[in-house]
Amino acid sequence: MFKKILIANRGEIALRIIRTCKEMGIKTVAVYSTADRDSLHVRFADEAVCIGPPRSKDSYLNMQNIMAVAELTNADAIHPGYGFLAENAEFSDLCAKYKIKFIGPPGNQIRAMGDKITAKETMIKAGVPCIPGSDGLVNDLSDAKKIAAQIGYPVILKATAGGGGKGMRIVHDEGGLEKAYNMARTEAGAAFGNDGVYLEKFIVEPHHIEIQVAGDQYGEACHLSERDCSVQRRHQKLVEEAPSPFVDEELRKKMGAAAVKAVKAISYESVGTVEFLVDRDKNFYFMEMNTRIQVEHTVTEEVMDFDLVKEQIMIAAGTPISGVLYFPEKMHAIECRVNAEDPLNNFAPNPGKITALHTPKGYGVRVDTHIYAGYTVPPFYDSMLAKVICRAKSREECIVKMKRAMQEFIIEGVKTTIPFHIVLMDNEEFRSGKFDTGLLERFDYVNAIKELVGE
Ligand code: MV4
Repeated sequence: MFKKILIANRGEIALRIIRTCKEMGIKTVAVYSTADRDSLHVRFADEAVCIGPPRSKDSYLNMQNIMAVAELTNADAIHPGYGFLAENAEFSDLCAKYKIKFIGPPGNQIRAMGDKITAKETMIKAGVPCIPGSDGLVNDLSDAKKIAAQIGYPVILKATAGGGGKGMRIVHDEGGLEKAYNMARTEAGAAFGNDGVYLEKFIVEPHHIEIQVAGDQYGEACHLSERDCSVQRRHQKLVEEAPSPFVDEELRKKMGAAAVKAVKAISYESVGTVEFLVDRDKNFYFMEMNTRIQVEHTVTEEVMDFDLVKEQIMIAAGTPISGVLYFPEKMHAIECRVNAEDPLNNFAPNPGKITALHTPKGYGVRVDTHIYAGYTVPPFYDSMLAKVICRAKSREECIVKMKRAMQEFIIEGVKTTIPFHIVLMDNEEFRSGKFDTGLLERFDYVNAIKELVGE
């Protein structure tokens, strides 16, 4: 097992990793930017080293500095968390070169899923269902017209270097294709330095359902059931839950088996997530694979009663996965992301000093957070302050508990998404469990929040 792990991240995930390391008897090294001097990950790690100025590219994305700290402190592994360098194939390879274990997959496995056309081709070969569309890149406009006519409108153009919604264009008819095609290429070129786009049938109001997976260094793989992430706004997830109210036992089995096929197809060795779109008829299609531990891994931990970060570290150290291919979940869990954002102003970021804090507590309530009273939320990084995860025997009880927890959560000094979560827990469509990714376009949460706060 590793003796010392460098954590190349900040915020709640850095704390999450430090906690598991402590329980495993592994020493920890924190790295931090000058903006994070007063952060808890700096305090709780055994050692902490400043790696640069506030901007991410000068600190948390500075591979050379981070490698130098790892060498200097004699760390034998690096945990990248999520975001920053977590899905950077070059960094994973750099770690291998310096004989420091990257706690995640090797570079080639990150690359296999990083380019979306390559990923899709690999999945089709492996027998994982994919959305009908172009066979690889769209060559030019006439190519796009031909393929769109074949599969039928509406269609969607996506950047092969993209993911997470960036550089996508929905096209409803042939008249709209030329403009969308040119915009998608320009946007992709500017954002990713790669203007390659591909085309797919557009699935109307899909469910976003993802399967937690794990693969070990010996080719064994398993899935740990699903998370429903359909409550999203502009591709930002706000709420995740498990099990999905939309997934029945038959679909769960089929999606789990497909996710395991995906993992085995690339000999994936770490924990990861296979994302699927599911249409209203319960047809499911591979969308992308995330080769990292995700923000919402906690929901799976709560329903499965299983430390996923520990499993990830053990896999990296060469331990075979437990060999259990399916753990039936007994509990229901919901996670709400509390961000320093104003839901009454298009979720605009609202950094600043937290003047007072009370976090929710009690039976079935978990709060993963790095904030404290007196902490200043810096403007340089993402705005997530805390994850509240509630667990109960049924979805109904879980929603009641989450509403109670959110009402108990006091954060003063910055505007947060807490009021949004309170009104969501009362929303009929959410409560019914019959919702898809279009929920927040239909829910007038602005008025509901105004009513709640008495405006
Ligand atoms: C789609 C789609 C419909 N049809 N692809 C959004 C994020 C990126 N990973 C892919 N996304 C979508 N791809 C086809 N062929 C709809 C979305 C989509 C979406 C997906 C999951 C969750 C929320 C979403 C919101 C809008 C669009």
